[in-house]
Amino acid sequence: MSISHWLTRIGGGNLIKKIICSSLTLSHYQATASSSFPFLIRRNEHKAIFAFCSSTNVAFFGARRYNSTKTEGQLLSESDDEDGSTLEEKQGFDFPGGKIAYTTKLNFLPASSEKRVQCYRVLDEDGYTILSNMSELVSKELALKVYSGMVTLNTMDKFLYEAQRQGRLSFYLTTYGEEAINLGSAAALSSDDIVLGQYREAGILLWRGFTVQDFANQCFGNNDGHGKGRQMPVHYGSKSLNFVTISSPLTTQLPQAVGMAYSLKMDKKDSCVVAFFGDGSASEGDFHAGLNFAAVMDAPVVFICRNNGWAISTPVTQQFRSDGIVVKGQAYGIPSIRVDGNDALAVYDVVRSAREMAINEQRPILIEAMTYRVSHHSTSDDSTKYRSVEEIEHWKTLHSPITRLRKWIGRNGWWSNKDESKLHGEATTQVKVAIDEAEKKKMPPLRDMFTDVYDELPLNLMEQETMLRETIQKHPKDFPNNMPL
Ligand SMILES: Cc1ncc(C[n+]2csc(CCOP(=O)(O)OP(=O)(O)O)c2C)c(N)n1
Ligand SMILES: [Mg+2]
Repeated sequence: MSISHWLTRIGGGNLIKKIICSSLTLSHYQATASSSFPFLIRRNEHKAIFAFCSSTNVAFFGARRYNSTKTEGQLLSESDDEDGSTLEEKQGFDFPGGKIAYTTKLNFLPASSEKRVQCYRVLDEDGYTILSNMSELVSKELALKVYSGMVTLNTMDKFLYEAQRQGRLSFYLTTYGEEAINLGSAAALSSDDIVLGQYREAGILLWRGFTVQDFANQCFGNNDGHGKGRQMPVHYGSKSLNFVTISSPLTTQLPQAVGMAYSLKMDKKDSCVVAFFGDGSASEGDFHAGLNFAAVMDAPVVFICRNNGWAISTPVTQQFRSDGIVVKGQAYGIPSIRVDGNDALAVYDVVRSAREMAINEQRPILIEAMTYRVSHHSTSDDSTKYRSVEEIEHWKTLHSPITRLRKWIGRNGWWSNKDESKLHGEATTQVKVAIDEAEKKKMPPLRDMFTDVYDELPLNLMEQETMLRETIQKHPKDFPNNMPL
């Protein structure tokens, strides 16, 4: 549609025509666009035109989107007196999206900044506080709950991993070394916040009240497991605890999280969405789509990347050339921070602030939590085939997030050796009992494999069920004998 055609259509021809004709060069105009009405507006006339167009929301929205006052501010503060450019050049040009200064220097942006983005931390390796007011921010009760959660998670991992090695479970995956990211962030969130995990975030569920028995039931795929055995072990979820069920395809959770966050925004809810993902997942297209979508839609979502150095056997050095993930957030226009993921207090502090910003400012935030995947990727992996045992031991012993927090609570006089052995004893008993119970429970009936998706079973699924039953009859030994038919 031509401009004059459009002007006639919206009935505002005279005013806007006058503005356009008052200048010969395009540089005095800021191009704006809405989905259906492209038009040109002289910058200084914005207010008049907003008032004029206010009857057309679409036009108002279009004009507002490209009126980048932020870019103007940046331009003023970043002006470089040394570059010999004229005042006119420095004032720059209103490209679509905002004003940009000109320069006569032919400079490419460097591939990375000279210094890597720093990492926020509160506790040093020996559990001494670097920030003196930390015990005011974290109460004894909270610190002990976080610590107990970390130990319980670690104990649960130990026994469920062993159960898989003994052939009692089909698969397992531990959170070794990432307990602080799990419990530190869980403690900083409200139970109304919706969490989408990748698969190494069982601690969030534990914090929210998913019992060790619930975990064991899911892993054994028994009749009490929330997924009725239809998912691999570790693919936990809980509607009542606002934890979306894990799905195996990496990074699908990110665009989904943004959509959920946008719906919270529309409903004016006082909560946010929190999406976890790994360094490897950030190489998926969904990562980029998710971050960009969140930034443009101002969705209240906190992205938490667990940068643990490995994506199965691929080290981060082969995964990306950028300074990790934190800079990618900034590239998408998202406030971003790097935190020591092995420091539970730092994680807690950062996630708490991120949550407040996401909700109060209605925008996405990105956190890159630096850590190390102490375990093999899963029970389907032997990581000593691609990394040294010394490297693993180094992280396991010197950088253990559990030991670090233990030292801090001990030094505060909040925790004794007696408390420590009591906690370990209780966690061990709880996990062992849960595993034994889960193993004894009935398996879900075969029928359940086909239910819960459609209200009425469609024809193709009926056919599949009949075929499956016929196959079981022909080859009964190939199917578990404890599955009710
Ligand atoms: C789309 C997709 N591609 C590949 C895989 C196979 N896969 C499962 S986990 C994984 C590594 C993910 O690494 P990262 O995101 O760093 O998480 P971490 O295991 O280190 O916690 C890969 C490649 C998958 N599940 N989905
Ligand atoms: Mg990883």
